Amino acid sequence: MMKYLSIPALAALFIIAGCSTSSAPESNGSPDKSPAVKGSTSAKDFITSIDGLVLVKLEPGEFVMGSDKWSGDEKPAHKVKLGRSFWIGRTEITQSQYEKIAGKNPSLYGGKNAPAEQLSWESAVDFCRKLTESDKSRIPEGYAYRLPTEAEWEYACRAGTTGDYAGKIEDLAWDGSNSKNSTQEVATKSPNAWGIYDMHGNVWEWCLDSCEYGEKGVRTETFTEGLSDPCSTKGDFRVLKGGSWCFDKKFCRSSTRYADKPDFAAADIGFRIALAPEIKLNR
Ligand SMILES: [Ca+2]
Repeated sequence: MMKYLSIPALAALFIIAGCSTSSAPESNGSPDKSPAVKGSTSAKDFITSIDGLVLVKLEPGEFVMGSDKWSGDEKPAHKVKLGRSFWIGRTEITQSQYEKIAGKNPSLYGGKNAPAEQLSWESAVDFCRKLTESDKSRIPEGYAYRLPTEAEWEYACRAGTTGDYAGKIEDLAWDGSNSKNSTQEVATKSPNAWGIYDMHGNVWEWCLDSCEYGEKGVRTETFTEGLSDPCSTKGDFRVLKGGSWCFDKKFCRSSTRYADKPDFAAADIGFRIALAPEIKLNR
């Protein structure tokens, strides 16, 4: 069951298959400019203090999370309610954006406008905390920049769709079939119906939720019918979503779940931020 191999184990398989994560290609020399975020509608956008880091507002709503079509940890498909509006990044955090806050860029691939990678969950949470501090005067009361919960992430990924992908996957995703063994600049594929890029593919994205992870895949106690604003706080792993540039598209589905330890980093793991009701992490 390849699906339940750990990400390091999968990385080893991909190295064998020619998808090495152990060395970086030459930089593509792309200029340090803001990613071209197309389709922005200013009324829905939240402009952060970081150049090019634009978040789109999503209204409260209900959706069906998970899938009964696939085996294991994606079952059961269940209704989730998101009770408050929130904003989510139109793009993954780029290398130039990450460097601006963290003061370093550990990424191996793709250049300044490609997603930041080689990032642990801990470093992603630290980025959110620092940006919240520096943007305090502009963010709404009770909100903070943080990682999206898995439910918020899947809601944003699906953008009202109910199938495996939020559209034609070839138009939406950089995955193992077209990435040329590297991340690609963000927002260079089509956005989903809500104007959000690279939810499928490019880099796996950390979510806020803790989870158990093993032979049965990702397990969270909140993956059940009818909860509002679920966020799992149990387990030593953290949830990853969306697949990446070196995975087959079947791993890039809206409901695909993965996980790794919060201090684990790899060249196909990054994140995007949400501006959402604060959640205190007691862990
Ligand atoms: Ca992604």
